[in-house]
Amino acid sequence: MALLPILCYPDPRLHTVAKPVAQVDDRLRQLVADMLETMYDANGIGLAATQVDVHERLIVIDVSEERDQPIVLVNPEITWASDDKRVGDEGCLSVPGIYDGVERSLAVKVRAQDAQGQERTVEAEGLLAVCIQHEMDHLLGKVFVEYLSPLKRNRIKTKMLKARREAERA
Ligand code: K1U
Ligand code: ZN
Repeated sequence: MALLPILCYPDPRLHTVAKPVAQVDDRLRQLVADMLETMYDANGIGLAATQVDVHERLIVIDVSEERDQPIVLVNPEITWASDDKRVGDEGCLSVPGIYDGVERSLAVKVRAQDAQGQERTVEAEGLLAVCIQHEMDHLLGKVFVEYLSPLKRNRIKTKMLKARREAERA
């Protein structure tokens, strides 16, 4: 297994639209294992392939307390989203240190394949539903800060670029 580098906002590669996974095979299972290791190492609850510069429709999630219930979604599609929505604080491993409110559906249903290529449906609410919607956005090239005002977004962009410059100097 390997830790993968996570792209940081405002890296333009985060705006790439992911293509469907063509085949669920050993290459994909290795990527799944590496993404899970990367997500756990970064203390995240989710990770989209886009964030590790792989532009295929693949998401890993684990919202369990014990960090022992990984969910793998290959070629996920949201088939239903509740009309009931709520604003909740979100974070993103590609925008470290930034948390802000985003409006999301309270519940969603997702159809996807698992790491064995089996079709499955996930019915989610609460943090899992929020995380699925956040990760699905990544596959469409959308980062959560794009829901914020242009003023907030520009401040975040400036802060991230400054942090990158300082890291490069160190
Ligand atoms: O996609 C990502 O960058 C992962 C992201 C997922 C996410 C967190 C919170 C709301 C929506 C989506 C994270 O894991 S951010 C860091 C984190 O561990 C966290 C933040 C808030 C609540 C729980 C965990
Ligand atoms: Zn994110």
